[in-house]
Amino acid sequence: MTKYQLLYFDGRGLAELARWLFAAAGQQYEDVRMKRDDWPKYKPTTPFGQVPMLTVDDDFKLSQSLAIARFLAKRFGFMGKDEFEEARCNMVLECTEDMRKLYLKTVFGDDASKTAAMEKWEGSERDEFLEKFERLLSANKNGDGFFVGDEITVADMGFCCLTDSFASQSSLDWGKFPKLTALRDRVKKDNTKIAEWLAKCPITQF
Ligand SMILES: N[C@@H](CCC(=O)N[C@@H](CS)C(=O)NCC(=O)O)C(=O)O
Repeated sequence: MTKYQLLYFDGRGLAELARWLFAAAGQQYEDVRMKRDDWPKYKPTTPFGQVPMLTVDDDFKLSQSLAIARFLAKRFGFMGKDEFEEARCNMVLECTEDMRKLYLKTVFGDDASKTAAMEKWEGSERDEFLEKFERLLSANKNGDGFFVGDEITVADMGFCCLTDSFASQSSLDWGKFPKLTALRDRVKKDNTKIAEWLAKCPITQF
């Protein structure tokens, strides 16, 4: 049986999408959550001096969260059924990455830059992104299914995983995004394996 190990800090961050994929696939893995103080010891063991890192069968090491997500999604059948669907999965993943980069400006940096970033984020950036995602979702089956094809893919998981980071911001009116709201329910509640993971996953700061 294939052995998987995921190395990251004790947080959701860039590792959480891989954890959702493991959960959705019902695949066992070792979820190594290192302490900050242990990072200098682990860092030289990673391909690029960064985490997350996935190790397969104690031998194959992969860094870069999206490369890890694509690898697992393909193995577990969440990357679409042909290259068109795979390409669309990749498009949605890259869109979520663009959104993450903007969101992170509100989280990291000095107070002044975070405040300025938050004003822009809550002022227009976040909702403009969500409007585009709502349109993207609506382009497939009237938005009543998933981002790609007929079944849940890494695209849906990537979107829901990222938006969980800021889903509860009081300035966010989910009512403006009915298709995305329903998608989040389909992924996080109707998918029992993901729902199980969400019910038991550690509560962490980030
Ligand atoms: N583009 C990379 C970014 C990875 C990254 O920035 N990882 C951070 C943790 S979230 C890290 O390893 N920081 C420690 C360091 O760079 O020494 C990815 O998506 O995996």
